[in-house]
Parts: sequence; structure tokens; C-alpha cells
Amino acid sequence: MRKPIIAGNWKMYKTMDEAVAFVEALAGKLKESDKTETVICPPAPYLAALVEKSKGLPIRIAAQTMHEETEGAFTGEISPAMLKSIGVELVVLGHSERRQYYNETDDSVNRKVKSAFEHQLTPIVCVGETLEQRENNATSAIVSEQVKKAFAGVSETDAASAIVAYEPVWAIGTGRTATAEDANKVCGQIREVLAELYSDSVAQAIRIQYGGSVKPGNIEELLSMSDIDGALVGGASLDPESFAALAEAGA
Ligand code: G2H
Repeated sequence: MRKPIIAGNWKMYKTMDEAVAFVEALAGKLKESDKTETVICPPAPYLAALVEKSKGLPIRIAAQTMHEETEGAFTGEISPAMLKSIGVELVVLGHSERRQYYNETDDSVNRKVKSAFEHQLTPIVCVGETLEQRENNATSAIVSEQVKKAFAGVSETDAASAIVAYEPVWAIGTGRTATAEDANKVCGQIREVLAELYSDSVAQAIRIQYGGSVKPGNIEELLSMSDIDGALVGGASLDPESFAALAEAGA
């Protein structure tokens, strides 16, 4: 059985005070449960403080991106070693906003995925098609290609601990959600690709989240699907009440 994982991707929102207040409010609402995993992905300046703040709580902290190198002359960048040194456990890689605005490609995502594993960080690998690609019936081909490239050179043992987030680009922050059936179909295809790359047992171990306008009103249906193991949530993760409802839906 795969444990559902609900991750809140705050993107570029909240001040430090708001971030701390969020964790305090969320802690009061979350029931201790070993049936689900709750992750917050705050902006980089708050990572260290929130790692400290969430100690002893059923909340894990993820970065929203990282550089692939351990260190170097890369002004403004954050390395996997830095994330590891402050207790961050996971990192979102290849989010469509990173691909769209910061020139991340399947190749750079692959380098980052390998680097994350080298630094014992769990990657949340984002894949998903654009509206144009969907309308051209290219969803399956695009998503398969993204998965194959992201995992190129990744060992079976590492891959088994990875998390994949299927986020159709047209559903991100638009209020449009893929139907649960459509999302499940693509998540199932992703699992088939992982089975081809590795084995059935590795594919069955990897958790696949759905992302794109997930909210308390649609989470239950999404989580009831056979191949959807959680959600990567943007807008609805900014309010502790709504994020707690999402986290509880998985428990
Ligand atoms: C997709 C998602 C979080 P939202 O980007 O990764 O955002 O839930 O606002 O569509």
C-alpha cells in the first residue's frame, strides 16, 4: 500500500511571520496519523525556520527547487547540500513554472533528480502537458517522455523512493481540474512507463501525486482513484484550514 502524500506548494507567497503562523495553526488541526504524509514547500528563506518549527510534528519540509551542483559560483542559487544541511528532506523538481519561466528542461530536471538522490533528498518530479499538447492528443507521449528523461540514469533503488507529480499545465492555478478519471488514466500511464523503465514492483512503490487546482471539494474523489497517491497543491495550500482539510482527506 502506498501512503498518500499531500504537499502544499506555497510558490512565492507569505511573509516569515505568516509562514510561522501557518505551521502553528496547521499543527493544531492535524491529527497524528501514519496513514498519510504531509509536506509543506515554503519559499527558500523560510526553509530552515520551518524545519525547526515542524520538529515533532507530522509535517515534512520540501524546497520548491534547487541547483544541481553541490557548490560553486552560481549567484542566487541554492544547492542540494545546503538544503540537506538545514534538514530539508524533499525537493520539488521541474515544476511547470520552473520549466516555463526559468528555462528548465527535461535534461536539467534529470541532472537535478540525480543530484537530489546523491544528496539523500527525495525528489518530487513534476510532469504534465500543456493545453495545446492535450488538444493534439499528445498527453501520453509528452508525459511518458518527461518521465523517461527525468529518470534516465537513476538506479532502481533510488527510483523506488521518488515521488512523481502529474500536473497538467492547463489545470494549474486556473480553477480547471482534470476529471479524476482523466488524471488517474495519466497517472496509470506514468506507472506503466516506470514499470518499463524498472519493474512492476518499483512502479508500484512510487507515489504519484496529482496537481492542478486541487481543493477540499475535489480531493476525496482524486484520492479514491487507483493510481493517484496524493496531491501537490498550490492555491488551496495557503490557508491552514483548507490545507488541513486536504491533509486529513488522505488520512
Ligand atoms: C500546481 C499547483 C501546485 P494550484 O502548480 O503545484 O498549483 O493548486 O494552484 O493549481
